[in-house]
Amino acid sequence: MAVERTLIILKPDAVQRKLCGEIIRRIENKGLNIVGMKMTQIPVATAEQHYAEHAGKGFFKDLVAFMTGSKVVLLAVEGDEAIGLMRTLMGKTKFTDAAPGTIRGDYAYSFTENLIHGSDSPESAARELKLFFPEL
Ligand code: IDP
Ligand code: MG
Repeated sequence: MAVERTLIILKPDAVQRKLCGEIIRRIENKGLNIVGMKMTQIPVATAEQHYAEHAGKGFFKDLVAFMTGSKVVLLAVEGDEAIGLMRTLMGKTKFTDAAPGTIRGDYAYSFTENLIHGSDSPESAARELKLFFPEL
């Protein structure tokens, strides 16, 4: 088992729906460690960089507008296999596919506004943590 760090974003809908506490509770109850946390409004250029792999796709403009429209909570989360473990806790991207018991499965009802981001690989995690937590 490898100790990993992953970037988690509690998206604007999580903040607006007052679900940050519930989501953080799930992360902590699972035994993961929160090693960085801050609330911020993401600049458009940073969101475009973060989601560069999706540039040009039909949903990209809406995604960037959503992610930059109001404040988010950024978390750096650490633990054994934290990257895959967080993806499991999050559930599948699309709200209709996310299993009950997962964060998206229990609370998301929109494709774009799906409450939470989590890095999908060690390479993404390194890149995204550098973008949002350069101080770590
Ligand atoms: P992920 O967040 O589960 O890693 P990605 O495929 O990386 O999913 O997509 C990034 C984000 O873009 C999703 O979480 C969701 O907010 C949004 N998104 C992805 N695909 C679609 C789509 O087909 N329609 C609308 N929004 C989408
Ligand atoms: Mg992704």
